[in-house]
Amino acid sequence: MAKDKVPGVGPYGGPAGGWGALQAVAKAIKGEMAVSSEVRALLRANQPSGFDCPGCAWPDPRHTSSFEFCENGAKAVSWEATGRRTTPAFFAEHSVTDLWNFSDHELEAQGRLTHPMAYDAATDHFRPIAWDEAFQRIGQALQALPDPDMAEFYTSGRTSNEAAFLYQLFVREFGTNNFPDCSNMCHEATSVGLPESIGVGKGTVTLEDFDHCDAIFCIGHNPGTNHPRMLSTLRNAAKRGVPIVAFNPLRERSLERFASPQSPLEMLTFRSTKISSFYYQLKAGGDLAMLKGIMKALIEADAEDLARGGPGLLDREFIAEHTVGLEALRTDLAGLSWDAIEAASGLTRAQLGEAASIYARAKNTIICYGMGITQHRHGTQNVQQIANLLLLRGNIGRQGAGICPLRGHSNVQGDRTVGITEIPPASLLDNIERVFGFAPPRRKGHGAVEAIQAMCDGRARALVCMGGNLPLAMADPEAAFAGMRRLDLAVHVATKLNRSHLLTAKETFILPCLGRTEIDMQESGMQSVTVEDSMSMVHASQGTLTPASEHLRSEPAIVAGLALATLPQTKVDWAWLVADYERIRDKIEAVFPDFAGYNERIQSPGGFRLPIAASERRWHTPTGKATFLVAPGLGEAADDSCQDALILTTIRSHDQYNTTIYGLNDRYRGITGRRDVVFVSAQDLAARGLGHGDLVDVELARGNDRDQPRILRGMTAVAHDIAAGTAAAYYPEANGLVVLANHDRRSGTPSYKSVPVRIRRAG
Ligand SMILES: Nc1nc2c(c(=O)[nH]1)N[C@H]1C(S)=C(S)[C@@H](COP(=O)(O)OP(=O)(O)OC[C@H]3O[C@@H](n4cnc5c(=O)[nH]c(N)nc54)[C@H](O)[C@@H]3O)O[C@H]1N2
Ligand SMILES: Nc1nc2c(c(=O)[nH]1)N[C@H]1C(S)=C(S)[C@@H](COP(=O)(O)OP(=O)(O)OC[C@H]3O[C@@H](n4cnc5c(=O)[nH]c(N)nc54)[C@H](O)[C@@H]3O)O[C@H]1N2
Ligand SMILES: [Mo]
Repeated sequence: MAKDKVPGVGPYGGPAGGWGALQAVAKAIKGEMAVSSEVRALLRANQPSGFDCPGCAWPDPRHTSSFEFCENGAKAVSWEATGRRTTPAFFAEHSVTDLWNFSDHELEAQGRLTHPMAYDAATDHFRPIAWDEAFQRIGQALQALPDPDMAEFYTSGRTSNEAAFLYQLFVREFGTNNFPDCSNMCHEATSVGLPESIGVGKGTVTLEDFDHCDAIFCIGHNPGTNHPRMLSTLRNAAKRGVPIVAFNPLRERSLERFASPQSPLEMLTFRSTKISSFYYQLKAGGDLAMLKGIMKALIEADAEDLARGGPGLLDREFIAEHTVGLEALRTDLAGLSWDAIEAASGLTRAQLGEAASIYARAKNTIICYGMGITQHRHGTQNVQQIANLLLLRGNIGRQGAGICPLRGHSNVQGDRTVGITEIPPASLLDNIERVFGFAPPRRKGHGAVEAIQAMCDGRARALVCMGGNLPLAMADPEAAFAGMRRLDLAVHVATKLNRSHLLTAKETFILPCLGRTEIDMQESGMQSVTVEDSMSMVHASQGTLTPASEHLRSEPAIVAGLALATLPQTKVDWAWLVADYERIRDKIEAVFPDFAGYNERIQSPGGFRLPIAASERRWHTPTGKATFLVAPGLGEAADDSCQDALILTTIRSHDQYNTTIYGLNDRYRGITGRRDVVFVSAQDLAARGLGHGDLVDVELARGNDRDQPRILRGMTAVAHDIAAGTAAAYYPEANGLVVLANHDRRSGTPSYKSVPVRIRRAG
């Protein structure tokens, strides 16, 4: 079982960050960035005068100036600021059939798109088209639809507030609320779950709260890869002696040890800071059971403390004044056996009791969570149980305490805030009507799963994508591919070529846009856009690089072009708005009162925080109080336990950004030059007569909507430090195993992180 016998698989001994990160950045910059002014631009990322890092949504620790070193931020920037170009000559050389055989990495690696392109079915090539002609043809195709609800308007989360606001305005004036977006595959469980619990679908903490907390729980997120700037925050907390408690089926290096590239001492002495004090390797899908186990242990210990004459472990004053529903939660927890909790969570009663006691001892606790919580059939319930746990000790709406969902794309939260939602609140629609003088549709629209279903069964005839790679990111890509090929119209606003663009409809257009790193010049001069981070801070971002091509347009300008061509009777002065983005922000402010003083307030370094009522203990829930919510059962791990099946979770490598594959390494997990691996515990391999390095097939154990077997063939099994009963493979390669029907009924989030599979020798 010598690990070094398998090509590209070996142990990684170092900490997260450290010299490895510095080398990786140097390589990214050398390989992708051509000119030195561009490198300088990189160093201005997250400065008030520069652009917001397109990497992740973690706030800038200093809110002011210095560039916070971050390997994966540097990769994101250099990938966008590459010197390579995907030109009309390239499209002339390669037919779409030919391009389909490129790998996903190769498609994007061609570089930035330079010209608007239209698909020509006769030759099977994309050919350049003038902007105006593209807009006219798209406008005609949209107008030709018998019903505006037959079009789907997707948004990926890099889009700025200004572009997203104009986009939703265009789409609503056109007449639909069909807004599938990347949030539907990401933090929708948060957007749906938290409003019922605490009255707001966002996190309640600020960065400063991390300086005042006494414990941090990290559930189902991988900061070293996906939120690298968070490592500095965790490191500072660890240095203060704050226990950091991780719940993750994989032992992720960055949650164990981190060497800060900004600390000369740690770099020179090869020292690192231990991050987690406690690491619980629960089963994938075991979170509901884990959270209930901790609450059950806490409530039992509370009763014992009271019996001994102590004050108890719950915040009784807070519960009485601010909450409802505790009795029902108590009944639910009392009805669960420890045996069932242990089996479903993969953790022992002693471990859960230990976690409960860390929680009980801390005055202030912050719970951070990511996709390990949301991407499950019980994602919404998982989120609500986290809220329950926090409410038991009054850990919401107090300094140093709160809930911290780690958002994905750098402006996914902002896009939602400014109206990208298939379930628009009446206040939004009323305000649009008041400010713009047209009556927006009131019907609920489609989220991502519904949009794919509508494309597959012919109810949707057109798809417009503001960025992203929807069919690749989705569960069941083959179904999405077939659905997209049946469309009348496909439009992609994008920076780089990806597979979704090759799923051609009757008419297909690729519209190349400016990236966030680039100078955006409009009639009134150079423009800034704004974005909202994970902690509801809104700040300005201004590109500094020369655009990749003179033919690029900004996303707001493209939306305006589409709107003018599609809506001859429009009530909106699109050209006037796009001439000066301050005007767009004034309109955002008119529709969303929380943005009062928008243009002025983004002038201050770090921007401003949108009001989060729950942070001030005001509860905009149906009950008017923070609400304990009961979720029956113990979740996926309990439901999915078909005999000899493992629960497969799909994860990101260190060298990818969602469907963008930068490279084939996953340094911290010891993988080099490949992605065709499935991580399994040595014990689960042995139980199947398999060993480290064996070639295996991974088959969906319980497809519930199809007869065709679903098998990922020719994977290499890697014995890994992962919870028993759990397997892990990379997204998006494993998406074929995720059935579209297997999603959270409440939020529509696909169950990417609990797929029951059987693993056997490749045959
Ligand atoms: N460099 C880089 N940065 C990114 C991204 C990227 O792809 N690359 N993507 C961005 C986006 S859109 C998002 S949403 C975020 C994603 O950020 P994360 O939420 O960190 O993303 P994942 O890699 O999907 O997985 C999270 C972690 O959950 C663990 N896990 C898997 N299943 C379970 C489970 O059932 N329970 C628990 N408790 N843990 C589990 C995995 O082992 C992994 O460590 O990152 C954003 N930032
Ligand atoms: N199995 C599995 N599937 C998953 C997940 C998982 O964990 N497991 N995670 C899910 C999650 S959390 C998410 S958020 C989705 C991601 O889904 P998406 O957001 O749809 O996918 P991305 O890969 O981020 O999109 C990449 C493309 O965006 C375009 N792009 C990049 N920058 C810009 C820009 O500034 N403007 C425009 N217009 N386009 C730009 C480029 O053309 C690039 O090819 O995937 C989901 N799918
Ligand atoms: Mo995401």
